Amino acid sequence: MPDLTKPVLLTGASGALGRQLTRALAAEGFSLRLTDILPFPDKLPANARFVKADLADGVAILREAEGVSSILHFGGVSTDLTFENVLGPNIRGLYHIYEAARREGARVVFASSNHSIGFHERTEKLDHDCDMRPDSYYGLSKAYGELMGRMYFDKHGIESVFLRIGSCFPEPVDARMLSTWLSYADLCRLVSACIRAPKVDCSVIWGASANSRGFWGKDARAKIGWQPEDSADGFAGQLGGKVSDNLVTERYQGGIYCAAEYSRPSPSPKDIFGA
Ligand code: 15L
Repeated sequence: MPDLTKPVLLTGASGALGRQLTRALAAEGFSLRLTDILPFPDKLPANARFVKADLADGVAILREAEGVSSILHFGGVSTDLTFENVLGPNIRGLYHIYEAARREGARVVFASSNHSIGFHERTEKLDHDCDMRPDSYYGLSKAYGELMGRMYFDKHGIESVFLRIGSCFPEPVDARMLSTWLSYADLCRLVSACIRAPKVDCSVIWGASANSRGFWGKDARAKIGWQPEDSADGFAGQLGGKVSDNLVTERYQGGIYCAAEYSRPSPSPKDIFGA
């Protein structure tokens, strides 16, 4: 059972999602410790403090995590970069997060991504126990992150929620996002539920709004006590035809991340759109 009087640590606080979470969680009354390698661009809420910290600095992470109930890990690389660029922040940095969580007995809410399963085809409906099929070094780091959390749960009882976030933006902008969109409001309610839930064990949640075209099915949302309230469906008229001309992008759930540096023979239109 988390002690909700303790502070919550948020990494990646200066990023787009971190800023939304800061505003929403501070308004809910949580005491927030914020970190990022970049300065925090907004006015700091009264119940938040910000410390500039690099995920590479394990001592700084331990210091910021002292006495927290949960670590919301939204820091690190959040797009398709090279192996060398991903390695430090997303693998070594994550290790620092889990070591801090272990020392504090804190829960981790990990911003995983749909790119950990991106090479599943769009025609598939996936449950939380599907195979990992990373589509990039970035997606691979998220898959590894979930496995690291699993190891810390099995070995040390450190609880985690892995949020396999789809596309969290102000609005969906193309046909794929009619399936993958997560509204900012649904994200904030989800993270709040993850902090408050009495027990989460080691759970996966698909981070998408209630999109009728969604790719994803069963997960642990009942245990967390969360249901999305928004939906991309209202954008179908304007975005339904907004597809790319890349057949790899259109075939797989991870979209453009799958197509980047793809070197197998390209699929045919029949593979994607049927006969
Ligand atoms: C992600 O994981 C990225 O952080 C974000 O920039 C988008 O690319 C998103 O996935 C997506 O798949 O739309």
